Amino acid sequence: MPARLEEFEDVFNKLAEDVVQECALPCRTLEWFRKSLYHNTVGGKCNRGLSVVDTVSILLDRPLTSTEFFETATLGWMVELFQAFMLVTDDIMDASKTRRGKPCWYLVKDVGMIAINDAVMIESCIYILLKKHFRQHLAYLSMMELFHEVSYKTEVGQSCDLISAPPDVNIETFTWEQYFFIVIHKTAYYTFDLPIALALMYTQRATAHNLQVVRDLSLVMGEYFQVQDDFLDAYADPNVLGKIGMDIIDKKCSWLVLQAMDRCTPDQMTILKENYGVNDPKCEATVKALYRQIGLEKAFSEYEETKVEQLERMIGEIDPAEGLRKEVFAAYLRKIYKRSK
Ligand code: GPP
Ligand code: MG
Ligand code: MG
Ligand code: MG
Repeated sequence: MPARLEEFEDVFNKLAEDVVQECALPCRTLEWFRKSLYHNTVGGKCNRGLSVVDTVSILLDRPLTSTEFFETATLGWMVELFQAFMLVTDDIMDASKTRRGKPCWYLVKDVGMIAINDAVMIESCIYILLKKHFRQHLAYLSMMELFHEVSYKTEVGQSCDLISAPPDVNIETFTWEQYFFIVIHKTAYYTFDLPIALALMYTQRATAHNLQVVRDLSLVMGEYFQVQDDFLDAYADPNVLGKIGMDIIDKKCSWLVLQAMDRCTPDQMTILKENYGVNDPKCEATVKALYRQIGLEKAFSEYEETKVEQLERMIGEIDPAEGLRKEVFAAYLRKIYKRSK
């Protein structure tokens, strides 16, 4: 049985107190930090965090004891803190307006660029919790190294995402090779590889073989997940998605614009080039209308079916000899297939 979000969220209250009490903060700082932690970490779907708990239960093939639940939820919240750290800074860099149905943290009254320091404080929480709860665990060092490795990979992906389109660069320079590099780095490692590898480490099943299988599958699943994110950026209702898409205005090297360029006529290309990456709602609406004309909704559902078939094939080939199970990925795939947010 998958872990319930409410039970998982209960663990956060305890962990938040661990970290705010870590040093004797002056009263106002303590209240500020607590507000930032709750605003930025809680309120999402927690797919990544819950997947640590669910993966451990699948690997052990039984319900977790209360200690195991607490420990795996702690690892899960460390992944959610990682995500919160990334999102607070990503929203500043992408000039986003809302996140999880609330204003982005940097837009909250009196916050502004203090959000940058709040984000790195949230990152520090990962290592405070790791030390407090896993210092004695055999995989302590491996877990710490994994967080460091995945941080760097995600930051490299973010860098490539951000510098791919300076104002003077033509969108025709975007390539699929560049796209796949960006999505694998900025999303796949931390969304799939990190939580599942942590579960392997927790259960002492992190053999070189298992880690490699998890990585290979995570990169394919991560590509699919970020393509969904790019699709939803233009097609989802922001009230459902919880965020207002910025990719067209931000001139992102997105799956939709690459697909559009592959499929458009020379006249449509001229319209795309004139309207993509312009901070004007009319230009954004013109690009969205063009996407509909070109039929990108259909292109996306074809992509989705092909990718899911590939993933199911890869999952089917998982060899359980070293304690990895097909259901780990099958369960994660069920959670994200045809997601609307
Ligand atoms: C998703 O990009 C990738 C991230 C949130 C990782 C950010 C990495 C940093 C080092 C800050 P996105 O901008 O498409 O996400 P969203 O659509 O949620 O804003
Ligand atoms: Mg963003
Ligand atoms: Mg971004
Ligand atoms: Mg996005």
